[in-house]
Amino acid sequence: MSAADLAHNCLYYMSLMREVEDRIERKLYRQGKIVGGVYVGRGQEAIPVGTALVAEPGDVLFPSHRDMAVFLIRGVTPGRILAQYMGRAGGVTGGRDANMHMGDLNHNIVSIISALAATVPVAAGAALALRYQGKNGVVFSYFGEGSTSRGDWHEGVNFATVQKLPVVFLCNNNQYAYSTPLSLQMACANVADRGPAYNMPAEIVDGNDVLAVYEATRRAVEYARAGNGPYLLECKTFRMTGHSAHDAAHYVPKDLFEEWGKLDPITRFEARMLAEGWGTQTEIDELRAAVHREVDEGVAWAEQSPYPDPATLLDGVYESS
Ligand SMILES: Cc1ncc(C[n+]2csc(CCOP(=O)(O)OP(=O)(O)O)c2C)c(N)n1
Ligand SMILES: [Mg+2]
Repeated sequence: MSAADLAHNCLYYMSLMREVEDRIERKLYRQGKIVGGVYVGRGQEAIPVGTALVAEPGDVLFPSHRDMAVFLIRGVTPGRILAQYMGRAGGVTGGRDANMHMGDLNHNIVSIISALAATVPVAAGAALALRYQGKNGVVFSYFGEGSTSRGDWHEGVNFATVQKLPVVFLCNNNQYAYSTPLSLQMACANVADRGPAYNMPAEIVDGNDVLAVYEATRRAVEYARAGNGPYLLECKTFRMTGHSAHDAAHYVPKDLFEEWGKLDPITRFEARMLAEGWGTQTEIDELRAAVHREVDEGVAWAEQSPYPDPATLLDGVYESS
């Protein structure tokens, strides 16, 4: 892929994620059309985009609740995601859940579950399964910095390192876990500091620079795919919203929002594209308009999708033979 094509993809998926989430949080939620909770990754889009663009089709991804672009990049349409939030039959879970608790094994995305870090040992298990099956896939395990203080995280990481499993552990360090700042929930300055305790390479990257995330992910994935074991990548960023749509984040000092707002991954990358000659202002404007249209169509598709038929309630609960 040429540098210009890669840049275009990066901008397209970051903008698409921003637009779908803005529509959910700032419009549909306020119109009462969203059934469940709303957690967005505003300001963090470079992380799911820069990582998931590296994944091969046979890789298995375990996104967390601020990683919507993982779904978009793997081919889950905005319409299905919007229908998910509206509790419709066309949603990823067919109306059984109504926020980011979704996965799609057709796209090798394992569902998010609410208990934080509970999927980390599962990700290690998926990597072990890939090894038993003789496949050379890599598992992408996503989580926030707060989740790295849970026991499940340590058990999963320990198992993966002892077994030298092909897992890339991807931390979005947005500096808050709900209202708890990093310094109140762990004694290390960085999540990457946890790597050496497990004899695991760990790297810190600017999580608001999509190409830096992309390059670091390539290094991590190459290391894991070659059979060296897991790799920890800490992407430093900032949560540019409350924890969820109902939280105004009064506990976050205002100057932090101002400071990090200047590092917005999308506006920053647009400037880089122009400076590097990867695109023109007209192309950027067209991309933005196309994203807007695509999300309009997604909302229309989701709104015409019915609520699930109660007769299907038990579908997918029990395995039928
Ligand atoms: C075991 C567990 N404890 C608490 C919660 C409630 N909860 C959901 S998200 C969240 C904050 C998580 O912080 P972090 O891991 O840093 O991820 P972020 O939301 O910042 O992306 C909390 C406390 C939960 N879902 N699971
Ligand atoms: Mg956090």
